[in-house]
Amino acid sequence: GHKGAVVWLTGLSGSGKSTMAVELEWHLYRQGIHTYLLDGDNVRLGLNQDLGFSLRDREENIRRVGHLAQLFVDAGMVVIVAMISPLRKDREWVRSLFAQGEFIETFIDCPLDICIERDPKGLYKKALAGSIPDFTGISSPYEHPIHADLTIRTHQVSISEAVSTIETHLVAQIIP
Ligand code: GGZ
Repeated sequence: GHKGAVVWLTGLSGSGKSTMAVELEWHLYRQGIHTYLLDGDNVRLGLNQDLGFSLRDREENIRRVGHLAQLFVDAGMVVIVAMISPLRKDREWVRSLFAQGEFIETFIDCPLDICIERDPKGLYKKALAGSIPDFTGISSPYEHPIHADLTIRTHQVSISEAVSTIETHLVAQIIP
């Protein structure tokens, strides 16, 4: 058996959070670790469909997902969360819900210009043209973590290297 924990992936749109989350979940699953993936994108289709992208709505988005993650951790699961979660104060608040070591803040660090270049959904193009208001990195802030537990430079390391970095840290935490 193993304990529960949260791997909280924070970073810009297009930084690679969702890709990282899916790969990580697959690798953990193969080791018999019970995981649950909460992706901001997805949660916004259901539970959080009433929320937009003002800083206030993002705070509420994070608050709800934080509590949801807490329920899964109580049930002994490893929860992988992929959300921009742009403000330090909101991330610090989520951390406060968990015991020491249970919350693994993982900065998916990819420079804005590379995210703009990748632009997988064409959202930066629209945001730069002014047609998406409050877009993170363009017209809404992203505060880089100062005390992240892990930093993954997705433009410099391979997915498998990144997965094993997270896995090593996580396994030390959840397997006594
Ligand atoms: C940022 C936006 C916006 C605005 C739509 N700003 O890369 P994606 O497309 O697939 O994922 C992003 C997602 C961000 O939702 P989160 O719940 O992770 O954000 S937060 O934690 O800040 O609440 C992006 C899309 O939604 N998207 N409009 N204005 N991202």
